Amino acid sequence: MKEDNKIINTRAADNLSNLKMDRRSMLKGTAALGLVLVEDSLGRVTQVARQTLPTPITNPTKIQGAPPGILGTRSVFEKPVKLPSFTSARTPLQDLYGTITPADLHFERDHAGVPFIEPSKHDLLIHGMVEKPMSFTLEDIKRFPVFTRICFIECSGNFRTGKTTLTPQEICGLTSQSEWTGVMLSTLFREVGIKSKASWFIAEGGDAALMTRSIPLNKAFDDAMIVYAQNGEAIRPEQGYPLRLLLPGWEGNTQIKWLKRIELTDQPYMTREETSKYTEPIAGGKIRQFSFVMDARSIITFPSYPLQISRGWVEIRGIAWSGRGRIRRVEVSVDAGRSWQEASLQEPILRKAHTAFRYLWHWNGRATLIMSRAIDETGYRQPSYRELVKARESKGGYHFNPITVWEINGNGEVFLVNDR
Ligand SMILES: Nc1nc2c(c(=O)[nH]1)N[C@H]1C(S)=C(S)[C@@H](COP(=O)(O)O)O[C@H]1N2
Ligand SMILES: [Mo]
Repeated sequence: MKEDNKIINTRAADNLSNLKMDRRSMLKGTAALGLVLVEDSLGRVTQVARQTLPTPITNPTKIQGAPPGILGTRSVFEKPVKLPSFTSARTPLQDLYGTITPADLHFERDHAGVPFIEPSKHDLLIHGMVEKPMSFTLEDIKRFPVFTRICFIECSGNFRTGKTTLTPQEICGLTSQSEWTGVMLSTLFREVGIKSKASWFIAEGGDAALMTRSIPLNKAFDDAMIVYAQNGEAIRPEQGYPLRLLLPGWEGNTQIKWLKRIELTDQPYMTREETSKYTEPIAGGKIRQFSFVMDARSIITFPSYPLQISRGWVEIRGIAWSGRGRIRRVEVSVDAGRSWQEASLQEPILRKAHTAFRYLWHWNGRATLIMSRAIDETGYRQPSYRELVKARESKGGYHFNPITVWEINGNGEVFLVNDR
């Protein structure tokens, strides 16, 4: 918590939980059972800790525990956090279990900060090459048939290297997965009636960046959604509250948050986000534009830097994903890439979704390199860093999805291997 955060309410929140038990007996041996609400410098109120470390720690079977509260909290012993910078915050992939990212740990990339939007004042305008331009309130949108799916969102700039001391969060923490709920974009497009000459739509956000992207119309009739909920609750402000464009499998940048306008056109608009940014070099001095789909990728999240393993059985674990569909196979090498073994995939193996994999390995105590590579249902295989550098004639850039290689040294310490 930053220093300018102020604790605004502990007592009132206690009242909210409507306690009916003898508080004195509960407080005995427990420093604080109250709900603590904290307001940060931006006026955002969060609950930081309902459960705090009891002093002294007593036998929990001998003393009344904390009463139910208005919100759940994490155990004080669990401290997964995002890694924020000025314009993004990364998901701690190495601290997560399964494949759903807790909403408060979803990565974040904001080009002009997170806007404060009142849902009652937020409309979605759909106009341009349509029979009937329409403006939809949030209420209107929620009346259409509801649809739910699980998929990842990944920033196309999701790659870091250059140091041996990088964690999965630092290497590729700009990918997260949620269960999203909303309406199919095609449903809204049928409502307004798309003119036959329309072939693109332009999506614009209601933040100070007025983030705008041109999207081929086909995507709307494939699987594009307008979502208002994430993991069972209203979508978070950081993820686009109250409305976001969801384009499963496509680069994060196209999935406009705080969506307020869609214009049907017969050509892309060539916005800043599709000319000066979000293009990448390919061989022959050429630049690729409108590279929407995220290629297959995987990373071993355990073991990873800064862990140290000991000799014996180690279950190698990680996640794999592809913007083109399902993960078909994940292969793991524990001998520096000389041989590859098939990892087990955890069901469900969903399209365009993070998929957990594991591989049981007996570490004999000798230094080695371990790595994983994803193969998706199209047959695409995740490339090595060297293969990618050769193909792109560049050592980074957007859509850079190389195999992550971990060195295990003779002491069992794990470090990132660069340039391999
Ligand atoms: N309106 C708006 N939409 C936006 C952005 C933005 O800054 N403004 N950032 C984009 C980028 S670059 C990415 S990677 C994703 C990030 O989504 P998240 O913050 O929910 O993880 O949102 C995209 N949509
Ligand atoms: Mo992004």
